[in-house]
Amino acid sequence: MRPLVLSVSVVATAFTLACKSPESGEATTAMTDGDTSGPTTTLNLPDLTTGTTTGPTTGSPTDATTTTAPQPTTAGPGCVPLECEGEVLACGDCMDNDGDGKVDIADPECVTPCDNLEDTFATGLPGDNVDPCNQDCFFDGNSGAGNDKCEWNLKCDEANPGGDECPYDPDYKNCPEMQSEQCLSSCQVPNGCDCFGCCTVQVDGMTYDIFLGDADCSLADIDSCQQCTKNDDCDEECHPEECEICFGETEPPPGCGDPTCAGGQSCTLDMEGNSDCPEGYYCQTGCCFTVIPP
Ligand SMILES: [Ca+2]
Ligand SMILES: [Ca+2]
Ligand SMILES: [Ca+2]
Ligand SMILES: [Ca+2]
Repeated sequence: MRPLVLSVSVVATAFTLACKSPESGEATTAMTDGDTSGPTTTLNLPDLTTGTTTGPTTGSPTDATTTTAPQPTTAGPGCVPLECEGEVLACGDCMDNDGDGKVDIADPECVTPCDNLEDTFATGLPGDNVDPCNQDCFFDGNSGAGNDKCEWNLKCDEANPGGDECPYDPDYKNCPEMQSEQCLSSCQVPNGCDCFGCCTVQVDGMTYDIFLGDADCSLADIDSCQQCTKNDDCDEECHPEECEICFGETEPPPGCGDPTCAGGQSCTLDMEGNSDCPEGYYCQTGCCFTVIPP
């Protein structure tokens, strides 16, 4: 009867469904065997930790040196590295790269596993947001123009998120009022953002709409963030009163148990970056999102 038990079994069911592939047979049998009344929190698969420490992930700088560098700390044994197009980046490497105590997606400046900077909202990926004006889906980890059919131009925004590089142009004509169906269905937008990376955050009781594409923007230095105007047609409004987790937060609002996720599977995330999403998903604003396939 408790809401906790209910939501755990919902997650477990979804997990079982999502894990029908033969390689995860172990987890599936563990799920279906036991009765569902108990505290079924067996989602941390211990097998995967050996992958982290012995390191089949080539190219990751985790070569047992724990004494150098600006204190990047490794997450606990439950953390499973997340790949972005075959590579493990800073926001999926199970390490707290900027030393703020928050690992990977639990760090607010980590937007997706396709993000290589834990200290600012920018991704630091070459080729990401190279065009100062034309924007596509911000959350797909690349900026190949037009591949997700989301289209916008920073010249259209009177809040001037493009700054000096792409200033607001009141006479600019190509400002689409509607986004395509493909954009709306394929762009995975966190609660509180629009599809172009304009997100509402709260800092010290103040509300800001900030542009994540800005190179220096972070919650710790909110004054350096460019302001922006939400694109109404692809705005994923956050509803904290319905226990949704809004962008920039990791905990459900006070008084809520588990978070809710409109139209998706909800998830919880700890400060070490561990979530209860199925394999191949990451947990952002309380929702399981697909890791972009290679
Ligand atoms: Ca990291
Ligand atoms: Ca961090
Ligand atoms: Ca950070
Ligand atoms: Ca980032």
